[in-house]
Amino acid sequence: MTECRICGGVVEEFLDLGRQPLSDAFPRPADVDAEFFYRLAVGRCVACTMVQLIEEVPRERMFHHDYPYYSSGSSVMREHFTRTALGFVETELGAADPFFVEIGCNDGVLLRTIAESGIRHLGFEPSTGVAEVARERGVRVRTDFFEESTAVAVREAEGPADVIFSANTICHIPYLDSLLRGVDALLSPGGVFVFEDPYLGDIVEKTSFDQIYDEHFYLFSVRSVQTMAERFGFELVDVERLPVHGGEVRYSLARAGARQPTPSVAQMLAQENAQGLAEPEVLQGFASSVSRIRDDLAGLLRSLRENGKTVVGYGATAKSATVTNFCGIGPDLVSYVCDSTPAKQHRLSPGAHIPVRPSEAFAASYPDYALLFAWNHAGEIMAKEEQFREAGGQWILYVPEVRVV
Ligand code: DWN
Ligand code: SAH
Ligand code: ZN
Repeated sequence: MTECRICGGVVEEFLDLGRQPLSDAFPRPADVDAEFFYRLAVGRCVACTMVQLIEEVPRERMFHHDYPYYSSGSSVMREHFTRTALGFVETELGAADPFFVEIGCNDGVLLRTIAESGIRHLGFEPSTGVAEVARERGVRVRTDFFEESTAVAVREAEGPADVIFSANTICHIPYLDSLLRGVDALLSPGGVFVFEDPYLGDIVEKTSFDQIYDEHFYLFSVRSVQTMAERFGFELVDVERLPVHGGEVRYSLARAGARQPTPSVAQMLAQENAQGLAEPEVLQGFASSVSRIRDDLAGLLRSLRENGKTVVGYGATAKSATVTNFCGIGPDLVSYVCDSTPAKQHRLSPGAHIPVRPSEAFAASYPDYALLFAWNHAGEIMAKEEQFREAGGQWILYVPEVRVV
């Protein structure tokens, strides 16, 4: 029996995605024998409804000097975080000498704007390679995991934070008890803790099962986040849906009673109840849709191969590790994957061992079909690669269903 990492309740498994590698570990051909695998399965706590992984991968295996995801690689995400930072400067950072803390600042995609605004700030970023890039951009970084002890150390040395922000990181942290005690220690009495992560409602609605991988330990809903917040003395005071990364929610937590909740919290809770989100039947239905997508996608790729068509992947995403390893997609079905990240190029994709080539390889020899693993950046990528379609190429998408466009 698995115990909930938040409340100790029973976690009921509803989907098994099998033996999986680390999603962001791209081995050299010589290193494939040393790959780490774990069982990727996901369940829901019967007590607090939190959806979470059954097995936890030790954090040092995932987040280290060679962590290869650089947040600034997408222009849409750069704009999103610039806008977000400027929003905080206008609304929350007006007092004298404000202090802004980010958990998981990566290459400084958001904090660079805070730094340029002359605001006292600190980013927590344990992956030292991406942290160095943030520093080059004028960002102050502490290369530690955020948890109770490191948060207390910052509070003692630098005083309370007015804003603690985090994007695509809180769902990566199994030890949310320690994290929330750390937020409690560091946040000023009237401050706000804001985080945005992939939304369970979007994942179920779109069957975006590739949002499930080692780093995404939790799939949050408004209900599960509200329950968790209350458990640690906080109150969920605002929620906002975001279009980025295939659908996210931005949650704002304040100390209980410190701020008036906006109507959007009750609205989204009512919507989740109406759709039965996190009800066992709905999650079972999601699991069935995942099997259908696997069969459809593997079937399409096999028939293209039989018909002599060429297929390459676009975007060596962490998400794609789940897709390739769960659906049995190797270099026999997808010849190689193009990606703009130097740290991933000339390596192999995790587990499936599809070669990763630079983006330039794409236009150098267009395939008949491109499987868009970075489907969350479809607008940006399809615009950039317009000539592919003009040359007769077609994109394959698998969210919310397998289709060719
Ligand atoms: O939560 C997480 C999100 C924020 O980022 C992390 N756990 C890991 C990572 O997940 P991902 O790898 O699935 O994220 P993306 O943003 O979907 O990755 C896009 C990939 O595609 C990157 O490797 C960069 C590449 N890319 C490209 O080659 N050309 C991206 C764009 C926009 C492009 O034009
Ligand atoms: N905020 C960025 C990065 C997301 S990737 C964005 O939205 O694009 C997740 C990042 O969280 C990684 O850079 C990883 O090193 C970092 N991380 C993981 N656990 C962490 C923790 N406990 N404290 C701070 N950062 C953490
Ligand atoms: Zn629970």
